[in-house]
Amino acid sequence: MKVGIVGFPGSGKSTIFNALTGLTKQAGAAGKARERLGAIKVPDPRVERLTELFDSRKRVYAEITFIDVAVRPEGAGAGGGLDPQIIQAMRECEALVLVLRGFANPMLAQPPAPASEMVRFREELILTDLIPLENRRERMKKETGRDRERALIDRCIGRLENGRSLLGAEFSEEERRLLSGFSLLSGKPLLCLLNQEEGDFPVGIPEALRAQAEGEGLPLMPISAKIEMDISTLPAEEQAEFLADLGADTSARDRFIRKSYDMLDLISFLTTGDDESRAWPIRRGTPARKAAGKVHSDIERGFIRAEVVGYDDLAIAESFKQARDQGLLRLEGKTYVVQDGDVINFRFNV
Ligand SMILES: Nc1nc2c(ncn2[C@@H]2O[C@H](COP(=O)(O)OP(=O)(O)O)[C@@H](O)[C@H]2O)c(=O)[nH]1
Ligand SMILES: [Mg+2]
Repeated sequence: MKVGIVGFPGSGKSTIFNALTGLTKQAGAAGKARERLGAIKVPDPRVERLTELFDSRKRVYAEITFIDVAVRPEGAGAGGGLDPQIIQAMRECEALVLVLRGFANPMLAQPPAPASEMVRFREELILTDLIPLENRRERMKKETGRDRERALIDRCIGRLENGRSLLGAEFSEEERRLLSGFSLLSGKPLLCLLNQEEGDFPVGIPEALRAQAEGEGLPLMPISAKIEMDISTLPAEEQAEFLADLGADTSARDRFIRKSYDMLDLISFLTTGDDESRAWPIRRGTPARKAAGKVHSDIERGFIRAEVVGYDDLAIAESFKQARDQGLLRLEGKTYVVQDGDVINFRFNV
């Protein structure tokens, strides 16, 4: 799962990336377009408990990979469009996190203007998406047939020309397939992070920004990159104290991961045994057989059935045997829709 942290220079992307991934290089480096990759393990106490219960040799958390993508200043808003390297990096992401500068950056003359950064960024995505769609429409003029694709492209272009992103547009399965080749950016889930002055955090989202995010249907989360950086370097026990002093119950890292999960409509199912206890991220609504394919393609192919017990039930029963004896273990077929926290043992045959 790849999520891009994007935004204008000096908004705090690298600082946030470092705080979230625990990496420390390169904060403050000016305007580098090249991406850096870092993985976050999704904290999950269920994995820890299962590791204890089943005495697993390994524990493996779900992971989200973040990339740090700088939008060049000359790229955005100046009519020049986004840099092709940046566009490519964003195309490869399943979701985008837009960092908005809400603090006074001494390196930049302009005061913070997060609401207008949000508008500019969305406009850039819209302009970027129009190019391949218009090219396609032009080429299709010489062809006949393909009426459905033609209508779809007209509909997308019309929407974008009205200044509306593709996020929230309704598409059928077939339409999604037709559009997938364009790797459009404005349809990707987008989380806005307002990077605030330490003193403003965690209150004080400007009303104009809040209204605008709401109007566009975008989730908005306040963060102070500076505080998060400081927190991420503290030992675990002190982190909790620090947060309590701030009046926050969890770190931005945890809230952020939860938001990303939400935004991507992700849940985790679990597997456990001597070898490992592990969380697997999947899209909500995934059937059992497809979920099995996350573990191994052989298990998907040879799928027979899934033995499923909810995590809470298993934590009380403390073993599969007792869960079975207590009638808590269910046998499910390939179309069963996997739920968050399902502990699954796949039966398969290759
Ligand atoms: N006061 C303050 N400074 C910050 C904050 N976040 C980042 N900075 C500073 O702003 C500058 C730019 O940050 P950086 O993460 O490199 O921005 P990027 O260009 O978006 O990657 C650096 O000097 C950071 O130390 C913040 O929350 N508060
Ligand atoms: Mg940077």
